[in-house]
Amino acid sequence: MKIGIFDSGIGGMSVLHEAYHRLPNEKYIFYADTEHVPYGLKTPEQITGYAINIAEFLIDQGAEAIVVACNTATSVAIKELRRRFDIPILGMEPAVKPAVEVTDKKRIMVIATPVTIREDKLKDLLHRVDEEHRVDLLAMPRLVEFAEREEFDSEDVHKYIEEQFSAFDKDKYCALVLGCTHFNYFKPEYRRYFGEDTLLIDGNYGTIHHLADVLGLNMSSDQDKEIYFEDYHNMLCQCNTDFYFSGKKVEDPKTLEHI
Ligand code: DGN
Repeated sequence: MKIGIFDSGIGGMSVLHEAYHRLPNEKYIFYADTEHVPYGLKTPEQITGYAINIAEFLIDQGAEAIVVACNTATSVAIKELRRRFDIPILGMEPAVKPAVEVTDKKRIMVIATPVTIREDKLKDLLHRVDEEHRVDLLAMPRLVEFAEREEFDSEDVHKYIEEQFSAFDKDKYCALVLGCTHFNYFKPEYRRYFGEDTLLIDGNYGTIHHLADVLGLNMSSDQDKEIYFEDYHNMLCQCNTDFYFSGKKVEDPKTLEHI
Protein backbone atom coordinates (compact mmCIF):
# COMPACT_ATOMS: atom_id res chain seq x y z
CA MET A 1 0.00 0.00 0.00
CA LYS A 2 1.20 3.55 -0.78
CA ILE A 3 1.01 5.91 2.20
CA GLY A 4 1.51 9.67 1.92
CA ILE A 5 3.05 11.46 4.91
CA PHE A 6 3.48 15.23 5.13
CA ASP A 7 4.66 17.96 7.42
CA SER A 8 5.86 21.54 7.07
CA GLY A 9 9.43 20.26 7.28
CA ILE A 10 11.66 17.66 8.85
CA GLY A 11 9.51 16.97 11.92
CA GLY A 12 7.42 14.55 9.88
CA MET A 13 10.47 12.41 9.21
CA SER A 14 10.23 11.21 12.79
CA VAL A 15 6.72 9.97 11.94
CA LEU A 16 7.98 8.40 8.71
CA HIS A 17 10.63 6.67 10.80
CA GLU A 18 7.99 5.22 13.11
CA ALA A 19 5.87 4.14 10.12
CA TYR A 20 8.81 2.49 8.40
CA HIS A 21 9.91 0.83 11.66
CA ARG A 22 6.41 -0.57 12.37
CA LEU A 23 5.16 -1.14 8.80
CA PRO A 24 8.33 -1.87 6.81
CA ASN A 25 6.58 -3.50 3.85
CA GLU A 26 4.55 -0.48 2.77
CA LYS A 27 5.60 2.16 0.26
CA TYR A 28 5.79 5.80 1.40
CA ILE A 29 5.68 9.23 -0.19
CA PHE A 30 7.02 11.93 2.10
CA TYR A 31 6.29 15.62 1.47
CA ALA A 32 7.98 18.45 3.40
CA ASP A 33 6.38 21.85 2.78
CA THR A 34 9.69 23.66 3.11
CA GLU A 35 8.35 26.66 1.24
CA HIS A 36 5.88 27.44 4.04
CA VAL A 37 7.61 26.23 7.20
CA PRO A 38 6.98 27.21 10.00
CA TYR A 39 3.24 26.53 10.09
CA GLY A 40 3.06 27.52 13.76
CA LEU A 41 3.02 31.21 12.88
CA LYS A 42 0.59 31.02 9.93
CA THR A 43 -3.19 31.54 9.99
CA PRO A 44 -5.53 28.51 10.09
CA GLU A 45 -6.76 29.45 6.59
CA GLN A 46 -3.23 29.49 5.18
CA ILE A 47 -2.35 26.15 6.77
CA THR A 48 -5.59 24.55 5.55
CA GLY A 49 -4.82 25.77 2.00
CA TYR A 50 -1.31 24.26 2.09
CA ALA A 51 -2.65 20.98 3.49
CA ILE A 52 -5.31 20.66 0.76
CA ASN A 53 -2.73 21.26 -1.99
CA ILE A 54 -0.34 18.71 -0.52
CA ALA A 55 -3.07 16.10 -0.07
CA GLU A 56 -4.07 16.56 -3.73
CA PHE A 57 -0.45 16.16 -4.76
CA LEU A 58 0.01 12.99 -2.70
CA ILE A 59 -3.19 11.47 -4.04
CA ASP A 60 -2.03 12.29 -7.61
CA GLN A 61 1.16 10.39 -6.82
CA GLY A 62 -0.89 7.36 -5.82
CA ALA A 63 -1.27 7.74 -2.04
CA GLU A 64 -4.05 5.49 -0.73
CA ALA A 65 -3.93 6.92 2.79
CA ILE A 66 -2.43 10.10 4.23
CA VAL A 67 -0.79 10.82 7.56
CA VAL A 68 -0.74 14.49 8.50
CA ALA A 69 2.57 14.27 10.38
CA CYS A 70 2.10 17.72 11.85
CA ASN A 71 0.12 18.57 14.97
CA THR A 72 -0.39 22.13 13.78
CA ALA A 73 -1.92 21.14 10.43
CA THR A 74 -3.97 18.43 12.14
CA SER A 75 -5.38 20.97 14.61
CA VAL A 76 -6.73 23.26 11.92
CA ALA A 77 -7.15 21.24 8.72
CA ILE A 78 -7.98 17.60 9.41
CA LYS A 79 -11.76 18.02 9.23
CA GLU A 80 -11.55 19.83 5.90
CA LEU A 81 -9.16 17.21 4.49
CA ARG A 82 -11.51 14.40 5.52
CA ARG A 83 -14.44 16.25 4.02
CA ARG A 84 -12.70 16.69 0.65
CA PHE A 85 -10.82 13.44 0.18
CA ASP A 86 -12.20 9.98 0.14
CA ILE A 87 -9.21 8.06 1.52
CA PRO A 88 -8.20 7.45 5.16
CA ILE A 89 -6.61 10.60 6.59
CA LEU A 90 -4.87 10.24 9.94
CA GLY A 91 -3.57 13.08 12.05
CA MET A 92 -1.32 13.67 15.04
CA GLU A 93 -2.61 14.16 18.56
CA PRO A 94 -0.48 15.31 21.51
CA ALA A 95 -0.06 12.08 23.50
CA VAL A 96 -1.92 13.30 26.58
CA LYS A 97 -4.05 10.13 26.86
CA PRO A 98 -1.08 7.72 27.00
CA ALA A 99 0.70 10.11 29.39
CA VAL A 100 -2.29 10.01 31.75
CA GLU A 101 -2.52 6.23 31.54
CA VAL A 102 1.07 5.50 32.45
CA THR A 103 1.71 8.16 35.05
CA ASP A 104 0.43 8.82 38.53
CA LYS A 105 -1.78 11.78 39.21
CA LYS A 106 0.75 14.53 38.88
CA ARG A 107 1.39 17.29 36.43
CA ILE A 108 1.88 16.87 32.72
CA MET A 109 3.39 19.48 30.45
CA VAL A 110 2.43 19.69 26.78
CA ILE A 111 4.78 21.59 24.47
CA ALA A 112 3.62 22.48 20.95
CA THR A 113 3.39 25.33 18.44
CA PRO A 114 1.30 28.43 19.28
CA VAL A 115 -1.41 27.31 16.81
CA THR A 116 -1.76 23.85 18.37
CA ILE A 117 -1.92 25.38 21.86
CA ARG A 118 -4.57 27.89 20.80
CA GLU A 119 -6.86 25.60 18.81
CA ASP A 120 -10.00 23.91 20.18
CA LYS A 121 -8.77 20.45 19.21
CA LEU A 122 -6.27 20.38 22.08
CA LYS A 123 -8.74 22.00 24.49
CA ASP A 124 -11.33 19.32 23.63
CA LEU A 125 -8.74 16.60 24.19
CA LEU A 126 -7.84 18.02 27.60
CA HIS A 127 -11.51 18.06 28.63
CA ARG A 128 -11.76 14.40 27.79
CA VAL A 129 -8.80 13.20 29.89
CA ASP A 130 -8.67 12.38 33.55
CA GLU A 131 -9.29 15.61 35.45
CA GLU A 132 -7.03 14.64 38.32
CA HIS A 133 -3.99 15.32 36.19
CA ARG A 134 -2.98 18.96 35.87
CA VAL A 135 -1.87 19.78 32.36
CA ASP A 136 0.24 22.84 31.62
CA LEU A 137 0.70 24.09 28.06
CA LEU A 138 3.78 25.78 26.67
CA ALA A 139 4.38 27.07 23.13
CA MET A 140 7.99 26.67 21.95
CA PRO A 141 7.99 27.93 18.34
CA ARG A 142 11.75 28.47 18.13
CA LEU A 143 12.39 24.74 18.41
CA VAL A 144 10.93 24.44 14.90
CA GLU A 145 13.50 26.94 13.60
CA PHE A 146 16.34 25.15 15.37
CA ALA A 147 15.21 21.78 14.02
CA GLU A 148 15.01 23.10 10.45
CA ARG A 149 18.61 24.29 10.83
CA GLU A 150 19.52 20.83 12.20
CA GLU A 151 20.66 22.61 15.36
CA PHE A 152 19.78 20.24 18.18
CA ASP A 153 22.25 20.80 20.99
CA SER A 154 23.81 24.25 20.55
CA GLU A 155 24.24 26.82 23.32
CA ASP A 156 21.27 28.72 21.88
CA VAL A 157 19.11 25.59 22.10
CA HIS A 158 20.14 25.01 25.75
CA LYS A 159 19.42 28.62 26.58
CA TYR A 160 16.02 28.67 24.87
CA ILE A 161 14.89 25.44 26.53
CA GLU A 162 16.05 26.59 29.97
CA GLU A 163 14.39 29.98 29.58
CA GLN A 164 11.09 28.52 28.42
CA PHE A 165 10.89 25.90 31.16
CA SER A 166 12.18 28.16 33.93
CA ALA A 167 8.69 29.45 34.79
CA PHE A 168 7.67 25.90 35.80
CA ASP A 169 8.81 23.74 38.70
CA LYS A 170 10.46 20.85 36.89
CA ASP A 171 10.18 18.45 39.83
CA LYS A 172 6.39 18.48 39.59
CA TYR A 173 6.15 16.93 36.12
CA CYS A 174 5.77 13.21 35.59
CA ALA A 175 5.50 13.55 31.80
CA LEU A 176 6.45 15.91 29.02
CA VAL A 177 4.22 15.49 25.97
CA LEU A 178 5.84 16.48 22.66
CA GLY A 179 2.95 18.01 20.74
CA CYS A 180 4.93 18.98 17.65
CA THR A 181 6.78 16.52 15.47
CA HIS A 182 9.77 18.87 15.12
CA PHE A 183 10.24 18.65 18.89
CA ASN A 184 11.04 14.94 18.79
CA TYR A 185 14.67 15.65 17.91
CA PHE A 186 15.43 17.41 21.20
CA LYS A 187 14.82 14.50 23.59
CA PRO A 188 18.36 14.58 25.06
CA GLU A 189 17.85 18.28 25.83
CA TYR A 190 14.57 17.68 27.69
CA ARG A 191 16.21 14.82 29.57
CA ARG A 192 19.04 17.04 30.59
CA TYR A 193 16.53 19.52 32.00
CA PHE A 194 13.90 17.25 33.56
CA GLY A 195 16.12 14.30 34.52
CA GLU A 196 15.53 10.59 34.00
CA ASP A 197 12.24 10.25 35.90
CA THR A 198 10.09 12.42 33.66
CA LEU A 199 8.46 10.46 30.84
CA LEU A 200 9.02 11.96 27.37
CA ILE A 201 6.17 10.97 25.13
CA ASP A 202 5.46 11.78 21.49
CA GLY A 203 2.43 10.98 19.34
CA ASN A 204 4.23 8.89 16.70
CA TYR A 205 3.49 5.41 18.01
CA GLY A 206 -0.19 6.25 18.60
CA THR A 207 -0.63 7.63 15.10
CA ILE A 208 1.05 4.70 13.35
CA HIS A 209 -0.84 2.22 15.52
CA HIS A 210 -4.08 3.92 14.48
CA LEU A 211 -2.96 3.90 10.82
CA ALA A 212 -2.27 0.15 10.98
CA ASP A 213 -5.71 -0.44 12.53
CA VAL A 214 -7.52 1.62 9.92
CA LEU A 215 -5.68 -0.04 7.02
CA GLY A 216 -5.84 -3.53 8.53
CA LEU A 217 -2.03 -3.90 8.56
CA ASN A 218 0.03 -5.87 11.06
CA MET A 219 2.62 -3.86 12.94
CA SER A 220 6.05 -5.26 13.59
CA SER A 221 6.46 -5.82 17.31
CA ASP A 222 10.00 -4.46 17.55
CA GLN A 223 10.92 -2.76 20.79
CA ASP A 224 10.69 1.01 21.04
CA LYS A 225 13.98 2.78 21.23
CA GLU A 226 14.84 6.37 21.92
CA ILE A 227 15.97 7.68 18.57
CA TYR A 228 18.10 10.63 17.58
CA PHE A 229 18.30 12.75 14.47
CA GLU A 230 21.07 10.55 13.01
CA ASP A 231 18.67 7.60 13.12
CA TYR A 232 16.33 9.42 10.76
CA HIS A 233 19.19 10.10 8.41
CA ASN A 234 20.19 6.45 8.47
CA MET A 235 16.62 5.33 7.90
CA LEU A 236 16.36 7.57 4.83
CA CYS A 237 18.92 5.38 3.04
CA GLN A 238 16.92 2.22 3.45
CA CYS A 239 13.25 3.01 3.33
CA ASN A 240 11.00 2.53 0.39
CA THR A 241 10.05 6.21 0.07
CA ASP A 242 9.80 8.95 -2.54
CA PHE A 243 10.75 12.31 -1.04
CA TYR A 244 9.36 15.65 -2.17
CA PHE A 245 10.45 18.96 -0.71
CA SER A 246 7.95 21.65 -1.74
CA GLY A 247 6.79 19.63 -4.72
CA LYS A 248 10.30 18.83 -6.01
CA LYS A 249 11.42 15.24 -6.01
CA VAL A 250 14.59 14.78 -3.98
CA GLU A 251 16.80 11.85 -4.89
CA ASP A 252 19.09 12.07 -1.88
CA PRO A 253 17.11 13.33 1.11
CA LYS A 254 20.03 12.43 3.35
CA THR A 255 21.52 15.74 2.34
CA LEU A 256 18.97 18.05 3.85
CA GLU A 257 20.52 21.18 2.34
CA HIS A 258 17.48 21.79 0.20
CA ILE A 259 15.31 22.18 3.30
N1 DGN B 1 5.86 19.81 12.85
C1 DGN B 1 4.71 20.61 13.01
C2 DGN B 1 3.86 20.19 14.19
O1 DGN B 1 3.88 19.02 14.55
O2 DGN B 1 3.12 21.01 14.71
C3 DGN B 1 4.78 22.10 12.94
C4 DGN B 1 6.04 22.78 12.73
C5 DGN B 1 5.84 24.16 12.17
O3 DGN B 1 5.83 24.29 10.97
N2 DGN B 1 5.64 25.13 12.98
